[in-house]
Formats: sequence, structure tokens, C-alpha cells
Amino acid sequence: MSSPVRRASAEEPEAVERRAFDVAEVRRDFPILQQQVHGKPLTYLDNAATSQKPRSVIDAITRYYRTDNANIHRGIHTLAERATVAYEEARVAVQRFLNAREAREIVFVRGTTEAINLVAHAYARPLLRPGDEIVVSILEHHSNFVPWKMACEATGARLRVVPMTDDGTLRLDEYERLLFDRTRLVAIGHVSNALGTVNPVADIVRLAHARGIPVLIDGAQAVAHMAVDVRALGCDFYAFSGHKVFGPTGIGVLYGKADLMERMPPWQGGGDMISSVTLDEVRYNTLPAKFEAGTPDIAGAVGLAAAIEYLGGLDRAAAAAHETALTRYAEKRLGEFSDVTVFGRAREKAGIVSFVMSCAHPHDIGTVLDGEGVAIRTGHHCCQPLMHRLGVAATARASFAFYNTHEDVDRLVDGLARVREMFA
Ligand code: C6P
Repeated sequence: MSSPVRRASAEEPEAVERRAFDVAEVRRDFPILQQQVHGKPLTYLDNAATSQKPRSVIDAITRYYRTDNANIHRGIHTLAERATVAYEEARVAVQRFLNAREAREIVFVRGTTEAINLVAHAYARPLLRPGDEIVVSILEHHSNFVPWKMACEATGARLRVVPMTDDGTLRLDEYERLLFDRTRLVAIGHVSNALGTVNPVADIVRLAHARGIPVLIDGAQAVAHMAVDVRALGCDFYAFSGHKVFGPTGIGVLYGKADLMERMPPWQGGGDMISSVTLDEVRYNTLPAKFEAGTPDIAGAVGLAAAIEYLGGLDRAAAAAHETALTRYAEKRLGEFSDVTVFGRAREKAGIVSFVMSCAHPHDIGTVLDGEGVAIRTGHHCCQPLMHRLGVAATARASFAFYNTHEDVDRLVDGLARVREMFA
């Protein structure tokens, strides 16, 4: 694995910005980026949907299947032992990645969606009564909206939605006004997948905790862009997906404070989540096995640990500064088009530029760009309430990772000029 710039200690932001981030060198770690699409170099700007995988992650998964594959926590043979160790070491890698207090606070799930559904089923539903409330925001992805809506509908509780300003900034004043003694949970995204807004999650947690309300943070879009410290944030639950943080699909993480998760019942029954079963009685396993029924994605956990190790070799502050520079450059270049409207101008943003063009539907933009080798996402981004607030059905979205370049932005802009030629 290459290490373009080594991790640095706490520094002035200007110093980080000045430090070079060797993109050419990191790009060599990502074999998929070396290809052509429709005869053009691939320009991958759909990182918010899923990010690409470095060679070390691909190799770790292959190595696992070639040499260690077995089921875990069950067998006493050598391979079973190796697979179990690899899986539990991956849990410790995630614990350190999030700075969780204990490894048992890390539950492996399929992804962010499953993590949030776990909390909705095992924490919220047993607790909610008519008149209780759950607070989400208008920026939420459906994964952090629908499970709460379903939980409210099943229990008679009410879903409250924090509004935003026109530039995509969460209204903290309104948020504070919504909290009261029947608020049972706050569930807010760390970074908006549609606008890139970075929410002030530490303040959100502080204000909720002042009233004794637990907080879940949907970190799906945050972990790829910034170091996350769940103890510093103080959040009660934190969810993310492996595939958005340069790891494989099919694996994700729910962090939960041990004292909360110990009190929660399991939400799925099956192997591994029990300590004993008789015809009359089932006793549940301890954390985290209680929430990991059935054979998990062992290779996925191994791949996620490799992704975390890869990120550990990068200077993440310099990578983030590079992404910010790309985002600013993209916004500046999109400003050259009189028929382009960019959504999401919050002061704190991470790697996402969402826009519409008056001459073409976002899907047409996406199709033309694909012909130019440029991959973006178009549609409602699983954020229909947010699209409604913006007054559009869909946007085109370019999303950046540290391996993107200024040339990638130029190719996007050239592609948009082609869209205008064809549709205007
Ligand atoms: N957003 C996007 O293109 P899963 O599918 O479980 O890995 O992640 C769901 C999810 C939850 N929260 C946020 C903020 C997200 O961005 C996502 C996934 C992708 O924006 C696919 S819709």
C-alpha cells in the first residue's frame, strides 16, 4: 500500500491545505480507476453511492477465501479458528477506527440501512408509546427516515423533522425547539448524501443529552471523508457501511454504547445469538453476538479491516483538504454555466456537488456523461422529502473521493458542455 503523505498530528488547517497530497500515487492503489469506459478514461464521480476498493482490500478478501475460509464461533478446526480470529480482529480494527470504548460495542451488520433498522426495532419500538416523538431532519436519506416512520406508525408515536435553510444548513434553533420530555430518540445524518452538508453532530448530541435523549448518527457519508471519534461526539449509536469507506459491500457497522445495547432485546433470532435453547426457553448471547444472528459476512469484515488499515496509512487531513479543494473547484467551474443551479451551499460541506441544468433532465445529463466516461449519480438520491423541499424531483450529483483529480472535474465540465450542445 502506498502512503502518499503520512499521518500528521493536530495542525493548522492552512498548513494541511498547503501540504501536497500525491493523488497520482494513491490512484495506483485502485486498479478499477485505470480503465477506459466508452473509449474514454474512467472519471469516477459516484463515490457517495459506493467508493472504489484499493488493491489491499481486494487482496485481503481473496487471501481470506484462498487460505482461511470457514464458519466462525463454531468449529474447533484450524481454519475455523483462523476465520474467527480474523473476524474478531476486524471488530477490534473498527473499534479503534471509531475510538469506541470496547469491541463489544461494535456490531457487524449488512450496512447503514440494517444498522438503523436494528435500532428502530430493538431500541425504539419496544419503548415508543402514543405521544412520544422521534426527531430526524429534512436532510435524511430514506434509510434514516423510513425505519422511524414505520416505528412511529406501529406505535402511535410521532416523527418530527428538523428543517434546513435554503443553503442546506440544518436549523439548530428549530432542532432545539423540537426537543421535549417525550422525545425518545434523535436520528440525524453526519453528512448529507444529497447536498454534502456536514451537520454539527457534537452540538446535536450535546443539546439532546442535556434533556436525556439518546442520539443515533447516520455516518454513511462521513467516514470516508473525516476521522470519527464516537467518544468525542458522545453519540449513543453510530452507523456506517463498509462499501462507502473503500471496503466491500455487504458489511456495515452499528456502534452502540454497551449499557444501552445490553438492555435492548435481539431483533433477529438464529444461530450465534443464543447462549442456550430448550423447548421452553431461549437465553440470549452477550454483546455483540446477541445482534449477529446467523453466519455473518466474514470476508466482508476482513475486507473492511483492510480498508481501515489502508486509510490508516493516509494523511487523512491532507486527503480531506484535497477533497475540499476539488469540491470548491467543481462549484467554481459549474458557475461558468448560466443554466446550472447548484444545491447545497452550507459552510461545512464534504465532497458532494448536486446540481440541475435547465436544458436537460438529470437522467439525460447522466447518460451523456456516461458516454464521456464520467460516472455520476442522478435521481432523488433516496432523499425524496429533501427533493420536495428543494422543489425538484431529481438532481445530478458528483461526489468525490481522495483519488479524484482536478482533471476529473474538467472532464465533468466538458461533459456538461456536451449536454448543453445536445439539449439547449
Ligand atoms: N447512499 C447514495 O448514493 P446502505 O445502502 O445501507 O449502504 O446506505 C444507506 C445510506 C444511509 N445513509 C446515507 C446518508 C446514505 O448516503 C446511504 C446510501 C447512497 O447516496 C445509496 S442510496
